[in-house]
Amino acid sequence: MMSGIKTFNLLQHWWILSSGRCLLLRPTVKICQILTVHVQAGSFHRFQRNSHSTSGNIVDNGSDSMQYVVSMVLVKEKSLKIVETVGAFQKLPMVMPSADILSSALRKARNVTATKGIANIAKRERNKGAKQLDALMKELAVPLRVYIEKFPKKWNLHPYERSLIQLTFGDGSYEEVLKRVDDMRKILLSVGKQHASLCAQSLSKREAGERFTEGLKKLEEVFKLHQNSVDDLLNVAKTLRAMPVVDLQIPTLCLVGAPNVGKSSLVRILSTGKPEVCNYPFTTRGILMGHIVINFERFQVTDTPGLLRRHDDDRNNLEKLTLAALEHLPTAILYVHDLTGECGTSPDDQFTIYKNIKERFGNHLWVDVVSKSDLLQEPVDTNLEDENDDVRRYKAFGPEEALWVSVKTEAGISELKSRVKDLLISQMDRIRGGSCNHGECQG
Ligand SMILES: Nc1nc2c(ncn2[C@@H]2O[C@H](COP(=O)(O)OP(=O)(O)O)[C@@H](O)[C@H]2O)c(=O)[nH]1
Ligand SMILES: [Mg+2]
Repeated sequence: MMSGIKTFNLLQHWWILSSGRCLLLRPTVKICQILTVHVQAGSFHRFQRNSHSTSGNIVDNGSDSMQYVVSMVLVKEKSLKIVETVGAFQKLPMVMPSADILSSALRKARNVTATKGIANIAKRERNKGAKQLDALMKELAVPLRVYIEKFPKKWNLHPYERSLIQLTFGDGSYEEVLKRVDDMRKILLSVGKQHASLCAQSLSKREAGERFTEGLKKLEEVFKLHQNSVDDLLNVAKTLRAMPVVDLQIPTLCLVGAPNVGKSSLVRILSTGKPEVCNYPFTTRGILMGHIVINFERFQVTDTPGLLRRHDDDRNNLEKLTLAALEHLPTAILYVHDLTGECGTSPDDQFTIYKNIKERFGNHLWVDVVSKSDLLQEPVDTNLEDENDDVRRYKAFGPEEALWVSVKTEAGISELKSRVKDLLISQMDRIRGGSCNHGECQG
C-alpha cells in the first residue's frame, strides 16, 4: 500500500531518533494519517528537525515522555487497485522508429503556410517561421506523449506481467525508458517554444529566416541527441508484445521440482497434443508455456528447468519465472520428485526445496509425483513412522500420497492422467467460482 511506504519512511526517522514508543493510527480517511509518537525528551528536537513535512503540537502527558501528535496531509494516496486481467502487452501502441518520426515531422512542418492576409513581408515571414517551428515541435512531441500515456504504468499491470517486465528488463529499466522519452518530450517543447517565440519577434525578413533556420537546427539536434530513447521504447514494445500470452480463465498446470527430475518427460506423456514451446526474452532456453490436451480438454502448462536449493535472491530468471507463475497465476501444481539420486539434486536438497515451496504455495491444488520409478526399489515399510524421521521417510516414499510413475515403463501414468485431469477440473471450478486471484487460491 502506498500509505504503508509513507509510514515506513516516517518510522525510519523515528527509529533512528528515539527509543520511545510509536503508535500508528490509520484512519479510514485516506489522505490523512495520524502518527502518535512518544518521544523521549532528549530526542525530540532531532525528531522535529527531521520532520519537515509534519506539523503538530506537544502535549505534556505528565510522564517522562512527551506525546507528539503529528497530523500529516499526505500526497494524494494512489490506492493500488488489484488488476485481474492480463494482455496489456498485446495492447501496447506501435512505436514509430525515431528516424520516421523526425522525417514525417519535418515534412508536415514544411507544409505549414503563413496566416492568410499578412501583407508585410517581414511579418509574413516571421509568422510562417514561428508557425512552422511550432508545428515541428508538436509533430515531434505529440507522438511521444501518446506513447507515454498508452504504455501502462507498472502498478496498473497484472502482477504476473509486472514480474515479466522485471525479469526481462531488470529493476526500474522499463520506467527509466519511459521517463527518458518523457524528458525528451519536455525538452523538445521547451526548445520549440523558445525558438518559435524568438522567430515571432524578428524585425526583418532576413532575421525571421535566420531565426527559423536556427530553431529548426536546434530542434533537430535535440531530437537526434535523444532519439535512442524512442528506439529503446520501440524495442521494449516489440519484446513485450512477443511474450507468451496466458489466459487466466483456463487452468494452468505448473510443473515444479528440481532440474532433471523428469518434468518435461511427464508433460510430453501427459499430453495428447504436442506441447508448444514459447520463448521468453530473458532466456535462450525453450520454456514450455503452452497448451496440453488431456482427454480432449485443453489446458495451459508451464514447465521450466527447475528450482535449486538456494535463496530467492540468488535464483536465476527461470526459477523466478516459476515462482512468479505460482504466485500470480491460478495454477495447479504437479510437483515432481526424483528419489534416484541421478538428477543432480540430492533427495535431501529436494526435500528442503519442497518444504519451502509447500509452505509458500500450499493453498494451490497439488499433486505429488515420484518419477523414474523404474529405477527405484520398492520401498520397504520400515518403522519410520515411529522414528518421526521426515527426511528418511521422504527419501524412501516421497511425500505422503505421492504417485509413483515411470515414463519408461508407463507405470502409474494412467492414474496420473486421471489425477491431473481431476486437478485441472477442480482448478476450473475455482476460477469460475472466483476464489482464484493472482494464484492465491483458497482451497
Ligand atoms: N529411467 C527413467 N528416466 C527418466 C524418466 N523420466 C525422465 N527420465 C530421464 O531423466 C532425464 C531428465 O528428464 P527431463 O524430463 O528432461 O527432466 P526435467 O529437467 O525435469 O524436465 C532425461 O534423461 C530423461 O530421459 C523415467 O521415468 N525413467
Ligand atoms: Mg525440462
